[in-house]
Parts: sequence; C-alpha cells; structure tokens
Amino acid sequence: MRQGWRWFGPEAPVTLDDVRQTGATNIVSSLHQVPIGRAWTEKEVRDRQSLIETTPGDRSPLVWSVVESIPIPDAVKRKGGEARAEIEAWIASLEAVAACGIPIVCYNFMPVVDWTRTELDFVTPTGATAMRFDHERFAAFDLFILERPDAAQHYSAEDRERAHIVFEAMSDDEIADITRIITSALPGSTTEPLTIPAFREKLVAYSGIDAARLRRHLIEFLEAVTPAAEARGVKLTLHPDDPPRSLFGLPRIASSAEDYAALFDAVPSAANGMCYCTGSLGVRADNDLPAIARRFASRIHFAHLRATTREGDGRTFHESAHLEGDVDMVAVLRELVAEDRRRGPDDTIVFRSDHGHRMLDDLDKTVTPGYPAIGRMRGLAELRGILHALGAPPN
Ligand code: DNO
Repeated sequence: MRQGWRWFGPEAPVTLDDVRQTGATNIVSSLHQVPIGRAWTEKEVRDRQSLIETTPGDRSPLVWSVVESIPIPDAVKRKGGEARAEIEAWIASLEAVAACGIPIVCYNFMPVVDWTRTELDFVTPTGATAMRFDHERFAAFDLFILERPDAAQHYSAEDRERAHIVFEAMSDDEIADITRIITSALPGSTTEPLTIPAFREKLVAYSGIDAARLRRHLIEFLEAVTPAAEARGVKLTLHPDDPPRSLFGLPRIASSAEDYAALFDAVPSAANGMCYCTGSLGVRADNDLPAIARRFASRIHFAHLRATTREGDGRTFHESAHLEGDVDMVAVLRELVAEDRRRGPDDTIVFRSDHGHRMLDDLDKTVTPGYPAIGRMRGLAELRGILHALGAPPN
C-alpha cells in the first residue's frame, strides 16, 4: 500500500517537509482555491504538481497521486444528466488531472453539506481534543437555530424534547459556534459555506429529491464521466457519506454496502471505484467494515483510515485514536493487503491516516480542523506498524 497524506496547499500550516518527516510519500490534494464548478486547467494542475514533486536534491521525493476532491456542483446533484454544462466542466477538470498523470480522483455526492460535526475540540481523557457529532446538539441546531420548517417530523417526541433542553442551555457563543461549524463547511469540504438563510434556500431546492432520484442523478453523472476516466486510466473513488445517514431530511446514497453495490451494478466501468473510509462507514454498526473491503476489494483505490466510537444509541459519535474505537483496523488492513497482493506494483491502494486528535504542540497552534500534523502522524505510525506486522510494509 502507498502511504498518503492530505496536504491543503502552500498556505497550510503543515508543510511538504513536515509530510516527508511523517514518512508519507504520496500527496493527496486538491486545487482548493478554484471555485466549485469552474473547470481546472492543465496549467493549474501542473503548477501545483511541480510544487509537490520538484524535490530539492537533499529531500525525499513526493508524488501527487490522489486528487481529493474534484467537487461536484450542486446542480449535478439536483438535476443529474440535465446539468450538462456542469458535468462537462467536471470532465474538463478530470482531463487536466489525467494529462498530468495523476491516477486517482476522489469525490462525494452529499447534498448541501459535506462531512458534518457539532464539535471540533471535544476534550478527551488524555487532554487531546477530537471531533464529535452529538445527535442532540445537531437536532437542537436543526429544530431551533436553523428552524427548518419540516424538521419536527424527522425526530421523535423524545428527541425533540431533549434537543430543546440542549438548545435552552446553549450560550450565544455556543450557538454561533455550532452554526459556523455546520454551515460554513469544514476544511476540504466540497460544498459552499452558507449563511442560515442561504442554507434554508438550498434545502428548499432539494424538495422532491428522494434517495431514488439522487441515486439516479449519481448514476447519470457516472455514465457521463466514467468513459472519460476509463479512456485516460483514471480511477474515480466515491467517498462515503459522513455520517452515513440522512441529515436535514436530505437523501444520502453512499452510506452502506448496498448503496455501493447499486452503483457498481448500474455502472460497471472499472473506473467506477470507491474511497473506502472506515471513519465514515464505521459510524453505522450494521456496516461490517472487513466484509465491505472484501466485497468491493477490486473497486478500492483509495482508503481513509481512522476510527470512531459510537456513544449511547449510536447516533452520537466521536473520533477515536486510529486503533481505538469501533473499527477493527487489523482486520481491515488484512483485507486491503490481500487485495494489494493481487495487483501490480503501480496499482496499489493509496491510504492516508484520516483525521487525528489535536495533541501535544498542536494544542497551541493554529491547525486545520481534523488535520493536525501530530495526531495524523501518530495514526500513520500505528497503521504502518500493522502493515509491517502483516508482512506488507508500505511504500
Ligand atoms: C473530511 C473528508 C471530506 C472528503 C470529501 C471527499 O475529512 O473526508 O472532506 O474529503 O468529502 O470528497
């Protein structure tokens, strides 16, 4: 397996030398500065690539092997194949990436919000902080801050009552905080930051779009883009929904093995692949992670490895250290290594230690939420240890 590291570009607090020092060799990055929907040019991709890959003589080489992500504009999610111009622009970006020889592209198909949390710095018993999704706080936001008109029907009477108590106890700062965290889009998100009124409008634009229709739109998108990817040898990898269930009454269609199976059946192209994310899929107790890795092994080109711990009835969760929590990482890596051994050396799975606790010096620094250097490096070191023990040291 190839050791990846998500790098947010030249302005990010974590530098390319920092990445080298973690031992990672493969950069996962995007042109975050380009507005969603605008086609990337080959020059833009090449400039970023030479920044990553032009290695000073005394430094170890890095290669940009995964684009995470080329964002999919809202119009495609709402209109599917009818959003012709937006799909053409996406294909143009894909072609620019392919022309530079970058073999893997990650994307997601979550409407309105990408990955969602309610707390960025939840203090763990070690003093390190983690990201957390608290179902009651989320419901408080949905019902009493966003005041989504038909929200009540998505919660039980007991949920609504608890959410109300939580909301009543929130200070103005806490209300501002949760609003910012949910609506302003977390780092790397592929959706636009929104104000509360714009958020409400976006939700209204999705009325009438149920899971079947959203799935149809994704299939239409895949039918349009996979021929271009296949012709250029690029693998597309769909990131799972995070968390893997409906939020704000919006459909989500990449949350389970059955969701992925429907997409692979509909669009069998070898370019139609999966970003296997243990942190996202693992939030659902009914997602058997090693079984999913085994079932879709040949479709997995990119893996996000991290663990979560479900709290209470499982709708609340926090991000654990990589080998703790509800994910059996050894069993997962056994499956991925078995698949890797079936492949040629240039086709191995790129993995990255996904997210990480904010710890040690990072507690006093400005960090990209979810992506501090030290917590991710701890995770990568642990994952690398497992791979050595499995007789499959990463490169
Ligand atoms: C969060 C990430 C997401 C993910 C995109 C993939 O940490 O997993 O931002 O990269 O949803 O398109």
